[in-house]
Amino acid sequence: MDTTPGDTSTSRLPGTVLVIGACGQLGLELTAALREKYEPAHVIAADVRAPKQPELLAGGPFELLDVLDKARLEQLIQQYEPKQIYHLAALLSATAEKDPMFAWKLNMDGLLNVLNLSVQYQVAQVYWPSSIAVFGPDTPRHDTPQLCIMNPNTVYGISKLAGEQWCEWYHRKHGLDVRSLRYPGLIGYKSLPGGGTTDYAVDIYHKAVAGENYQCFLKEDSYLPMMYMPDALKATLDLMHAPADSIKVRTSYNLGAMSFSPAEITASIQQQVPGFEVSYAPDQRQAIADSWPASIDDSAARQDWGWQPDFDLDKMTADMLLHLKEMQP
Ligand code: AKB
Repeated sequence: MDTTPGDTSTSRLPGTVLVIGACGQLGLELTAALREKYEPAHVIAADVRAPKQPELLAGGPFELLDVLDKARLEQLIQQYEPKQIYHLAALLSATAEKDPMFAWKLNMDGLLNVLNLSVQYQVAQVYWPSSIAVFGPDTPRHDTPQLCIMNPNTVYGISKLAGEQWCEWYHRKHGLDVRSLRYPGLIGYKSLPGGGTTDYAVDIYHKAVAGENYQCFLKEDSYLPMMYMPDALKATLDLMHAPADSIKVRTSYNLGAMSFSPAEITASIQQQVPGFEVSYAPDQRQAIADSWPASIDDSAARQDWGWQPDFDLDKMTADMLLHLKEMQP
C-alpha cells in the first residue's frame, strides 16, 4: 500500500487526500478506491450531509463540509494538510435546470473556493470532474472531438465549461496541478446517481433485478456516451498518477468507453433477464440528452496518459446484474 498520495512529489508528508462530495455516486466509490490504495485514515471523506450508507465510507474519517463555506473548508485544509483534493460536489444536469441560480453558485463558487485555497495552502494536486455536458447542440454529435464548438445550453454544462476554463487559468497563472475528465454517464451498482440525464442507465438495472418493468424518461433511440464505474475510477486514478508533463490538456480530457441507446441497454439486459420490458415516456430530460454528444473521441487521453477502457455494454450488464442480485435482501 502506498502511504503518500499524489505523484512522486514529496512536498508535504504525511500526505492526506480530501474528497469533497464523498457521499455522491462517484464520491462513495472513489473514496473507497482511494482507501484501498492509500492508508484509509489518510483519506478524508467530506460532504454536506452524513452518508446514507455509512458502511460504504467506513474505515476513515468523515467531516461535514458545505463547500460554499470557505472558512470551514480552510479549517479542514489546515487540520489535515491534504496533498490532494478531489472536489466532486455539484448539482447535475436535470436538477440544475430546476434551480439554476443555486446550481451556478454551488458549481462555480465551490470550485473557486477549492482552487483559491489550494493555491494558498500549496495543495499538490486537485481533481475536478467535468462532463459531456460541456458540449451543446452545435457540437459534432458523433466522435465529438476534444476541441470543437461547445456552446452548452444547460446551466450544468455552462458551469462545467466555465469551470474547465478556470482550471486551465489556475494552472497557467498559479502553477496549480489541477486535472480533470469530461465524464460520460456513470453507471455503478453501489450507489444511485442523483439528478442527471443519464440516470436511467442505472435505474433500469435496479428495476430488472427487482423483477419489475421500467419506464424510461428518454426515447428508445437516444444515444449517449456512458461508462462503467470501475473504468471511471481507473481513469481518475490513472490521470492523477500520470507524470505532470504528460498532462497536455489542462481544461478537461474527453473520456469515452461505450455509447448506447435505451433500446440497446434493454436488449443487453433481456439477454439475461428474459421478459424484462421497457416503455418510453420522454420528459424534459430528452432535450438535454438531444443537446449532448452520442459518442466521444478520447484519443487525447489515450495518447497522453494511456487511457483504455475495460468494459463494453454486455460486460457491464453481466457485472451489474451479478452484483445487484447479490445485494438483494
Ligand atoms: C448528468 O447526466 O447530468 C451527468 C453527466 C453526464 O454529467 N451524469
